[in-house]
Amino acid sequence: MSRFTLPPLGYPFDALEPNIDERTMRIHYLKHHQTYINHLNAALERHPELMEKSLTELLSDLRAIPEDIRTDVRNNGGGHYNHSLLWKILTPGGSNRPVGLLKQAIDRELNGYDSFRAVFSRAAAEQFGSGWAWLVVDEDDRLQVTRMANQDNPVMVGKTPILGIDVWEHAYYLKYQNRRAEYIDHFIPLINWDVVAGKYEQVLKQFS
Ligand code: MN3
Repeated sequence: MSRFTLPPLGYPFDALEPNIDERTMRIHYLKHHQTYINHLNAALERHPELMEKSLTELLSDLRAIPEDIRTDVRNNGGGHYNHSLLWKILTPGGSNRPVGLLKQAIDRELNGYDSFRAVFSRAAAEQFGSGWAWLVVDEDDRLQVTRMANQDNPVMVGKTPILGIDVWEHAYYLKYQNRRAEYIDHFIPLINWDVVAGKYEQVLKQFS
């Protein structure tokens, strides 16, 4: 039996049209995400003692992963974690602005939504090559915008991601080609701030 499986997308492939096209969604979810899962499972099969661990446990202590599968777990475990989060924080409806405690924190710690949006967009645009821009909760429960290469994930450096944008070309190339900034502008209105705010409150509870 496979350890990790593809989580439900939660909406139809064309639900994010026109901002994210149906064909990109199908390939991204069915092919890219599934492949990360397949490769992660294949790596773990070589070390069944790791089967008990959650994905977060695996990624938050990569040094504890046997060296022969460490890079596979990093890349493919990261890929599985990142895409599972990505599908959840996108929506065809939902709140299109931060709400609740998260809104207060963005106002307090990131100078408000407009400033957050500018900083997050810049991080996504400036990530050289493949990677992600993130909104994370750091070790001191403070919000931070950050970016990481490839499928690396903030849990690898002790932070908890509550929002991420995939800037690998496979996430936007069919529709936007080299116009990454345009993709970013069309991604942001799809963010489900209800879900992101829920994640933020979960993190606060976890560490309080
Ligand atoms: Mn991707």
